Amino acid sequence: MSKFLTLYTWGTPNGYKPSIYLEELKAAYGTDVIDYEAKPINPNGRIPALIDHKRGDFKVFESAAILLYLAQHYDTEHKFSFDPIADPDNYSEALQWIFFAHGGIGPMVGQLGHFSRLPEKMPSPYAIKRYTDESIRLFGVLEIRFQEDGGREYLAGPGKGKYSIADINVFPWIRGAINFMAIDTAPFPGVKSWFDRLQARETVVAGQAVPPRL
Ligand SMILES: N[C@@H](CCC(=O)N[C@@H](CS)C(=O)NCC(=O)O)C(=O)O
Repeated sequence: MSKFLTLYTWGTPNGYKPSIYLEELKAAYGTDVIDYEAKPINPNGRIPALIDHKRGDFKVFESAAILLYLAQHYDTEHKFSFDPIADPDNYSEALQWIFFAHGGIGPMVGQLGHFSRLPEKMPSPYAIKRYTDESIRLFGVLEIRFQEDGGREYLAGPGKGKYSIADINVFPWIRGAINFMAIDTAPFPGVKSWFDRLQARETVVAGQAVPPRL
């Protein structure tokens, strides 16, 4: 039987976001609810993109919009999301962290990765300094959040927080910054603990194995 969701993705931070969430949903709800195939080519030339065959081949692009779409239609018990009607404040907080990452961390860490990879004959010290400084500043914003209320475990949700799409949305960028861009985590112990907490989830590891890598 063919799958009812097709995810176009590749082994990049934006590409890992939906595959991690799909693995979470599959583990939580079963393959009757979440059954998907991953393909490496997107006709639009950008990844990620999702086609929902159950809903008239509805198409979704932009990684954060894909997470929100999956939450709306498939995370019906809000295991990894917040109900916008019944739980508006936590829903808003999750949105705030999703937008913060989508508009800030993704572009800044992405540019740092780009300029760090340029050939030696094209040195870009200004760009590397600019995007390193900005990435470190944004890590600092996350650190403030994790130090709130005596130490939070997740970005959104009451108390120490609840693991949600707010975390999944930013995790692959932090992974890239730590593993490939030599951003030192020593000044950011809360971010490091959160990163280790997510990386320890089998589903997060499984989601990272879905997209093909460069
Ligand atoms: N804001 C978009 C960014 C999408 C994007 O730029 N994807 C990159 C990989 S992370 C891509 O497809 N690059 C292909 C190319 O530049 O040719 C999102 O979050 O989905």
